[in-house]
Amino acid sequence: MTIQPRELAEMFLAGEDERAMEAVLGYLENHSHDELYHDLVTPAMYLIGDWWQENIISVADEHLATAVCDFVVSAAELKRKPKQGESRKVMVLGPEGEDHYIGLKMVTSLFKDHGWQVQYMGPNLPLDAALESAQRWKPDVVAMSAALAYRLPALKMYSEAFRKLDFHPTVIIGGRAVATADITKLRTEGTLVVKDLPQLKNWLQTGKETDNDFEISI
Ligand code: B12
Repeated sequence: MTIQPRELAEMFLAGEDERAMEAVLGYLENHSHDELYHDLVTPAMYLIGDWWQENIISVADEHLATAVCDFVVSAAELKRKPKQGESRKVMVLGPEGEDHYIGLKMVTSLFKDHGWQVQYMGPNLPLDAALESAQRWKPDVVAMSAALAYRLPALKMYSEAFRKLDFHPTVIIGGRAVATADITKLRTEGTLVVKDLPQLKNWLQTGKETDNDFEISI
């Protein structure tokens, strides 16, 4: 029987890294990496977030679960077959102040699955450092993430700054905050809003942006 998000979340919470890794590697025998991340690991982490918010688990429990999740995602990445032949480049990062990065690792994985060269810069990258690095490496795309709504202005500021670089990279913004808010007003020309991994996959394969309905408007 296929493992369910709740079972995985419970393994994360119990600190059962070996068991969680076995479960995930078993899942990968019949599923792709993006299915693993979108259908299993993301909902498991969202459950952890709900239980944390409802005080069912402590901050320490949530940290342990996140550490095990991070380990399992890294282990899953070692099982991804490298693809060659695509020369496009993407820089993946979270803006200054943003600490959530598991989603960024999954975004990195999906770009790699499509043969892109990826520089995964992690979360909390100051703008000056990000711009300087982009100017040197000249990525075709800069992909950024925000988990919290109050980070959206930072995403806008970063997007505008990247778009002003002389090679005008395409900017893709995603993450939990972006997926739930109507950020039409925060959008700048050349910036794509991509809600989740299936939408990113669609864009990577067709070059088309998906129309979005949002729950809230800011
Ligand atoms: C783990 C966690 C943390 C960890 C993060 C560590 C780490 N290594 O990432 C720590 C402890 C640092 C943390 C801190 C905080 N957190 Co937190 N955190 C979580 C938790 C439980 C899981 C996050 C996660 O990994 N999710 C799984 C990933 C895979 O999901 P995702 O990020 O949404 O990414 C998916 C998509 O959004 C998309 N995606 C993501 N990025 C991008 C980018 C692009 C370009 C694209 C195309 C797609 C895309 O693809 C991913 C794959 O499906 C969430 C719960 C939740 N619902 O997410 C709370 C949660 C996000 N945190 C929350 C809060 C409040 C905080 C804090 C403010 C708490 C505090 N008081 O300090 C701080 C803020 C820290 C900061 N400055 O950023 C709240 C936010 C509530 C709100 N109303 O916005 C949540 C929802 C918990 C809750 N239910 O209350 N957190």
